[in-house]
Amino acid sequence: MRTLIVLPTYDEAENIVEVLQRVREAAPTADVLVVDDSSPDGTADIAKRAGYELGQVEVLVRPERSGLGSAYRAGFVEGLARGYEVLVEMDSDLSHDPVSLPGLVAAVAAGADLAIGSRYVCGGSILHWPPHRRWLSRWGNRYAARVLRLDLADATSGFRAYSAQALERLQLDTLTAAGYGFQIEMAYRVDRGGGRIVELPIEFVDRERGHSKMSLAIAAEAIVLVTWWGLGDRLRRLSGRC
Ligand SMILES: Nc1nc2c(ncn2[C@@H]2O[C@H](COP(=O)(O)OP(=O)(O)O)[C@@H](O)[C@H]2O)c(=O)[nH]1
Ligand SMILES: [Mg+2]
Repeated sequence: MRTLIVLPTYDEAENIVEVLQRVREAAPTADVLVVDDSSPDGTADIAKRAGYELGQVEVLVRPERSGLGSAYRAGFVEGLARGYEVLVEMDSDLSHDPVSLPGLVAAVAAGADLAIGSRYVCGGSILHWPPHRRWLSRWGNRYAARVLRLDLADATSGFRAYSAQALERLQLDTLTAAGYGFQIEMAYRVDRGGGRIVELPIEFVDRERGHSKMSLAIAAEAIVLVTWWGLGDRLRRLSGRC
């Protein structure tokens, strides 16, 4: 199936070359779109040079830092316009091992609307993450699953593959989360639209180079949005609309 791997980058100069090389090894026929928000460390130019050598890599440079969710939306809009059948999300810091790519794409080819690389299903794991990140991720996931009635172990994972039909159905221009709440919002929309979601185990490894862009403001945005969506669901149920 025609596959596009979207790689959002902000200051990933130390990682992007190895990411692109390993993606090419693991998924030789897939195309790659790097979405860079004018990283001050020159990630875009490094990605362009590496992409020129590897082939099938394009770099979309946006004028300013606009958040992970917004970067993925831009990548998906481009990918859908170009007729890709599977669209993949993956971090550009080597936390997500490209060896899992074929499995995620195969799950979509077999009929899933969304295949999530999950740290919290049997066989999944996290290496080297500090305790506060583990705690935030685990409890963030439990909170989102409960409030939104999602039967998912890892709705916040950023390593996943979508079918083009699923993305078209969920109307990307109506998404609201700018940061990491985006992952939850996408899973929630696919689920509410009756889409089929599968979770496959992955090993997540904390980045060794560069630094995380996760912040308190980004975590707070996700918690506020999840609560807001959950309240909306309850009100709709109470008023008998669903
Ligand atoms: N284009 C773009 N990429 C971003 C932005 N924020 C984070 N990223 C990228 O999104 C991915 C995940 O971010 P990261 O900082 O590793 O988050 P963490 O793994 O949750 O600590 C990495 O590839 C980042 O470079 C942003 O505002 N714009
Ligand atoms: Mg990371």
